[in-house]
Amino acid sequence: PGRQDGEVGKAQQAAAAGEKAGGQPTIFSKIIDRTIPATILYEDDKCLVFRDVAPQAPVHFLVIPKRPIPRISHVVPQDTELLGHLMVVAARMAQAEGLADGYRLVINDGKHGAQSVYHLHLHVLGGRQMGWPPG
Ligand code: D5M
Repeated sequence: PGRQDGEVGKAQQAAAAGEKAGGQPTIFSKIIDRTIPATILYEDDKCLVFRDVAPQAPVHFLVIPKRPIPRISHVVPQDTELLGHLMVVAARMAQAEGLADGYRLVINDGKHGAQSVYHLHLHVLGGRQMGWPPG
């Protein structure tokens, strides 16, 4: 039930700081276990898809593994199948969301990538013309 934006921001910062300190659960773990609410679009045994709380495009959702991999730069060869699954789900969900004219998939990594939540996530953005290069 209803957190205020400021509280979400603080929790997100705490989660990111926690990960840097040694792998504490992030706010996305709380979405997976339903401790905090989200608009969930799809779920299976390996992943969860939900709308981004601060959408940067008319359609903006996130695809996350249920296993809390902190960031793309931490993946190992054993993650290959899971990462492929996330991309296949992203493409299927983009189609289900009506993004027939295309869309953008984004993974932010670390400080220079402007990652804020240290639980790996694919952004799917669409419903408008994207620019290049990104900011
Ligand atoms: O992006 C992290 C993204 O996660 C950012 O676009 C906001 C989104 N976010 C943060 N908290 C929530 C909740 N509670 N629900 C839904 N979406 C959320 P990054 O790539 O790490 O910068």
